[in-house]
Amino acid sequence: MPATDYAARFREIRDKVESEERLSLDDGIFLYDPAVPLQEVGQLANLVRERKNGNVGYFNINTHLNPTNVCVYRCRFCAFRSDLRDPKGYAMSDEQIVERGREATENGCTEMHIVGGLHHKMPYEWYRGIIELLNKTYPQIHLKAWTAVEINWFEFQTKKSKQWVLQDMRDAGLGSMPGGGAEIFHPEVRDQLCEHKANTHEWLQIHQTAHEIGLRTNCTMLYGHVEQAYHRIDHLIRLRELQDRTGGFQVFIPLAFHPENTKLDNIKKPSALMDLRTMAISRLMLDNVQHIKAYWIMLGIETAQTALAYGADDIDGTVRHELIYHDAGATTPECLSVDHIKGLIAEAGRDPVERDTVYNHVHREPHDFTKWTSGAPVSV
Ligand code: V47
Repeated sequence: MPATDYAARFREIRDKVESEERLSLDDGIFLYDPAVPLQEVGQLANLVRERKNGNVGYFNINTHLNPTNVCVYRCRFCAFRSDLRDPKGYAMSDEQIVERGREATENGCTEMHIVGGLHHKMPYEWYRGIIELLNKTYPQIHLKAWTAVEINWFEFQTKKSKQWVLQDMRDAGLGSMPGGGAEIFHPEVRDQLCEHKANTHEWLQIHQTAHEIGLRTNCTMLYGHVEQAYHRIDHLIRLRELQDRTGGFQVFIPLAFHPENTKLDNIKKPSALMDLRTMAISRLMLDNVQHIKAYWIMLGIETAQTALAYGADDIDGTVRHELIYHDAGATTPECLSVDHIKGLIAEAGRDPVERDTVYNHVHREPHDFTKWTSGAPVSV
């Protein structure tokens, strides 16, 4: 396409964004063309980011818990999983799990992000018991747990419906669901990455059911492996369509592929420019999702900070005990202090706001950092 045509086509898209008109599949694919200046895509995404979230840069104080890495599936992008008899395989005891809750409480965490493998030998009751135990022992901590892939496995284990499993988990103390397991929905790609696990229809149905019973959930996309721009935009549109029906997604997190120690280690990890373009295009396509998260663990601190000007309004949390990305070669620190994360957001020119998992403002007691209450949603 000649340069003048690019400029005209971009103007068309800019007009749409300015008048809050929805972008199409073709618009999204066009924005991925490297001939469209990243800076301009970023500026457009920033317009939407500021319209929706003002100058706020959200973070939370959280920890991760991966109760087991043993998994019946062998997703080609995963460096975390283990076979049942592999010496690397583990399953945590109740004591270890309670100890993690204690550590989280001492560090002022408002959230535990709990996901793991689908262990060949552990029954549904083990997974449910983790939620019940933590909720009974530390009721103030919000349990954001189990991807749709795990919920699908629980359906298989219990022979009960999605709705039954989700309600039963909620009765045990489940607060919301993270967005993992989405990968890339298009079967041309999904079948190459993880042909056996919950398919696209199942993933979307589980999130829809969660929304219908009043659970909020997150959504993700794993990019930078074997997919093309078309597959990414198709993925975003499928999420947007579900969100039109339910409104239950609170945040979208684009996840950059880390190839180390995976079956796809011949692939180079996406560049920072690709990360920023994907962040911006996600913000532009997902006009009905309130928040876009730049997960610093995966992007690296500098790119996550920059992403706050490319559509993102959240950089996730202080994080502790993250394994999925660190097993796949992430070189980011294990954990950031609260002052550090606030400083990073401020350095990017945004106002740091501590949120809870469902985006209410967190108020801490001035003389006891571990005591906190959730207020109203932040108004912008
Ligand atoms: O589903 C696994 C991805 C996801 C690799 O909801 C990998 O707030 C890159 O979903 N390289 C799990 N990605 C993590 C996740 C998440 C993270 C942060 C916040 C939230 C949230 C959710 O990580 C998996 C998969 O898509 N993943 N292995 C890898 N080697």
